[in-house]
Amino acid sequence: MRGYYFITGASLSKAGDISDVRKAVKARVSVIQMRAKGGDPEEIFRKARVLRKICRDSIFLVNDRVDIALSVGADGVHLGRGDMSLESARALLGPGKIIGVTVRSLEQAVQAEKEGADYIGAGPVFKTTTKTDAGEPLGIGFLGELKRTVSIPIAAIGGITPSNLPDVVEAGADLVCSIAPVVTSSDVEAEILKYQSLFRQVRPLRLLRTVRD
Ligand code: TZP
Ligand code: MG
Repeated sequence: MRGYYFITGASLSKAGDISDVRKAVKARVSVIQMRAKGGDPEEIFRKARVLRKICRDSIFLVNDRVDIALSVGADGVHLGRGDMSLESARALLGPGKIIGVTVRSLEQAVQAEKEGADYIGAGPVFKTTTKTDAGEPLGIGFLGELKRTVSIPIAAIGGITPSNLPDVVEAGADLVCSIAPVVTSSDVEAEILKYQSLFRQVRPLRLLRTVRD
């Protein structure tokens, strides 16, 4: 799991989640998450079913809702701090599904890895207004510490833009999420392609440094 990770942002989106996800698929994004906050559960379920079909060749994850993930045949879930425990989600989903867990400390990261998380999400890395209860920014240094502490993939989120993406990837992010700059763009596909291309440019630098050290 590496590269740009698309997460829907319905309340900010110009064209809507379905159009945005179609664009993400066109840009060959490999991990796509439906993040639906509040609203009618039936509508969330129906949208998830449509998005699952659109994401035929991508990993499709559902935020928070293990029940909806199961009912639409999603590839897994992303769980925040207030969501179902990793243990319960794993019991429901089985060993074959992907479970990502949000962490805000090294201790939480170690525990998530030990309990079988497939990746961890760390954020907000920078200040963001997209998630109002996101808490204080963790900073780039925290990503580096995470990278040295766990070996599962790290998804960085919160305030990430094309200009700070190289630092985020250099610090150790395997996956990079950016919601507002992408879904508010008038050309979602072009914006995603920009992130993907920047991501690819940083990787060789990191590898070179690893070989040198
Ligand atoms: N979790 C931590 S920050 C955040 C989430 C879901 C929102 C990120 O949004 P943006 O627009 O990429 O800053
Ligand atoms: Mg959540």
